[in-house]
Amino acid sequence: MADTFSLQRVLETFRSSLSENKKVYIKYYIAGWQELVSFMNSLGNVFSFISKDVVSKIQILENFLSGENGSYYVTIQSMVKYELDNDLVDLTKRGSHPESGCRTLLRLHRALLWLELFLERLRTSTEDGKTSVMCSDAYNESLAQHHPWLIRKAVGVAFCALPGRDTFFNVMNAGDHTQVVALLGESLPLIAEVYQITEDLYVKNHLLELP
Ligand code: 1Q0
Repeated sequence: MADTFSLQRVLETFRSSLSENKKVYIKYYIAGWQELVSFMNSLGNVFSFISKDVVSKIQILENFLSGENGSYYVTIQSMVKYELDNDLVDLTKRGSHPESGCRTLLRLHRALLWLELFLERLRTSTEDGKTSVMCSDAYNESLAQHHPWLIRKAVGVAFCALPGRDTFFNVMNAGDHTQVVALLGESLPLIAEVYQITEDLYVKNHLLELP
C-alpha cells in the first residue's frame, strides 16, 4: 500500500468490493477502511483513539477471513448466513460471541453512513465551509446515536482539530478542487450502494441493533 492517501484508491477499493450480483467482498471493504485509517493517522494523534478502534475491527474481520472458516467470510452475505446458521452471534446481549463478524462489521457499517454524509457535505460545500461543522453534522445524524456521552464528547474535541477544507481537498490527491468534487460525485453513489446493500441485509436479518 502506498504511503500517500488518495481518494481514487478509496474509490477503487469500494468499487472492487461490489460483485456483479451485488455481493460485498469483505476483503475490499476492509481495504477501503484501511485507506481511510492511513488518512486519519496523517491528521495527528488526536485521532488515534478513533483509528485504533477501526484497526482493531479490521483485524477481527481479517482474522476470520484468514482463519479455518475463511471461505464463509468472503462476502458480507456469506458471513451473515454462516454466523446466524451456526449461532455465532450474540443477538441481544454480549455473551459467548462478543466479537462476531456481524457485530464488528455493523460498527464499520454505521461509520460508512457517517463517511457518506460527510463527503456529500464536503462535495457541496462552498469555500467558507468549515470541515469541523460538516463532520459533526454528519456525525450527529449517524454514529452519534450509537455512542455514549463520553465518546461523543471525545469525538467533539477531535473534530476541532480537523484541518480546513483546502487541506482536505489537497490531501485527497485528486487534482484541483473541481476534479476532487467530480471524483467525490463519482465515489458517493458507490459508497451509498455498498451501504444500502449491507443495510438491507441487516434489516432483513434483524441485525441492526447487535450489542
Ligand atoms: C477525519 C475525521 C475523522 C472523524 C471520525 C468521525 C467518527 C468518529 C467515530 C468515533 C469512534 C470512537 C472510538 C470508539 C468507538 C467504539 O466504541 C465504537 C463502537 O464499537 P464497540 O466495539 O465499542 O461497540 N466504534 C465505532 O463506532 C466505529 C467507529 C469508526 C469510526 C471511523 C471513522 C473513520 C474516519 C476515517 C477518515 C475519513 C476521512 C474522510 C475523508 C477522506 C476522503 C475519502
